[in-house]
Amino acid sequence: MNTPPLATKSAAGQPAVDLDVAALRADFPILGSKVHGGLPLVYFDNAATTQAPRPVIQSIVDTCERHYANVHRGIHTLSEQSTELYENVRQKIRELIGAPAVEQVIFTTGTTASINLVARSWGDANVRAGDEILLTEMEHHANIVPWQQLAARTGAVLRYIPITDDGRLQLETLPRLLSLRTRLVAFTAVSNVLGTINPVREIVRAAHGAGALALVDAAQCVPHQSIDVQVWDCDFLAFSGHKMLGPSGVGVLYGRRELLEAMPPFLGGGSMIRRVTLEGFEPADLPAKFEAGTPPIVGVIGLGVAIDYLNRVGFEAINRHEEKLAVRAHEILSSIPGVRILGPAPPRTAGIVSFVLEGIHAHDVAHRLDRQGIAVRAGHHCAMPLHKRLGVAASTRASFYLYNTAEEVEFLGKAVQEVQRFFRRGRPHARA
Ligand code: C6P
Repeated sequence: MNTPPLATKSAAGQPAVDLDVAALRADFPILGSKVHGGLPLVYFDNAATTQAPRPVIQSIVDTCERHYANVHRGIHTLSEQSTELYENVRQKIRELIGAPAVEQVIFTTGTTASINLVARSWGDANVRAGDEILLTEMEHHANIVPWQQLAARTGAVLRYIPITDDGRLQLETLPRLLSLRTRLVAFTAVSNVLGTINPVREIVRAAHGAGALALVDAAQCVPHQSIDVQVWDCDFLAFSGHKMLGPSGVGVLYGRRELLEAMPPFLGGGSMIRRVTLEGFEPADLPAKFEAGTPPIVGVIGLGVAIDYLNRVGFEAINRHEEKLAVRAHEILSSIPGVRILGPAPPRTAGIVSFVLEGIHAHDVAHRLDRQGIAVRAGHHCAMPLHKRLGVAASTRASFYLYNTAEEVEFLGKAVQEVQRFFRRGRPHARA
């Protein structure tokens, strides 16, 4: 199994801020792909999903070839091995996010499932007609729709923290928006469209000051920066493994222990019970209470290897590298006439840059970029209300990760200009 080359060391022996990206890239077989008859792949769709390094791929193979069995059920050797590998990952995640105990780390299938779990379990048990849930205008649908569904079931009211035209939360509205009726403030730590990094601690403090709980959607945050749920003091935190070099189908919900203990189980079935009779059931203790059915065993074990990989590279180095790429992407794109960038200018933004090309639909932009080998996302990025607020139907998004290079960002600038030239030449059927 490869040991990644990681950040270069400084003279003082501390990890330096520059990543050895060329060496890192050798760990990601897919990055060597050629598309459209020989063009090198430039993968800028990392906010949607990230690629897996060899150790993660190898762990999937190893688990299937040597350790695969159902977890928490068997008395036999393979089941004990898979259970141990699976539970070790819970401990890694506890350390990664600074959770006080492994019982507070619940495996789900992704951020979406984690937020839905809270809305169904905590929400149905605690939210009443007239209660308020405070969200923001920059949320992903995964942190809007479950609350709309809860509001429809209970008669609760949703409110939204507005954003500025350049994509920052208007936090000065918090005192007006928070009230004794507010039960929960649910917000993203990092916008998947704008790259805005929100001041999590400040918002959690305001929520608690009003007697509300705070849920952090950390899907775009945990993969890129080191966090601590105890420093943030949040009540719930949700994220996905597939955005941090891990396999898809695995996510995490962290919760404050007393809340999780008081919450009723959401899904019923195997594993989540202590006892079942024909008359009823008694739920298991945490975390099993919220993990009904056979979990994504191979995926969880792979996520553990992804976390080891990221830890070895170092979150500080990753974060700085992405920030540099974002700064350069902003410089290049904002210098091109006809490009509108959505979101605040870096520094202190995530490695996500969404933009609109005047007169060209985002799908056509993405298609023409793809023809040059660049993979970006186009559309509303599961944030339709945010796009409506910004007055655009769709945007094109480039999102970076540790394996992206400055040269790739330079190439994006040239490729965007080529897209503009292509459409100026009057060939509108690019999607055909
Ligand atoms: N955003 C994107 O391209 P899941 O799909 O459950 O792993 O994650 C949902 C989710 C929740 N919150 C935020 C802030 C997100 O960015 C995402 C996933 C991807 O932007 C896929 S839609």
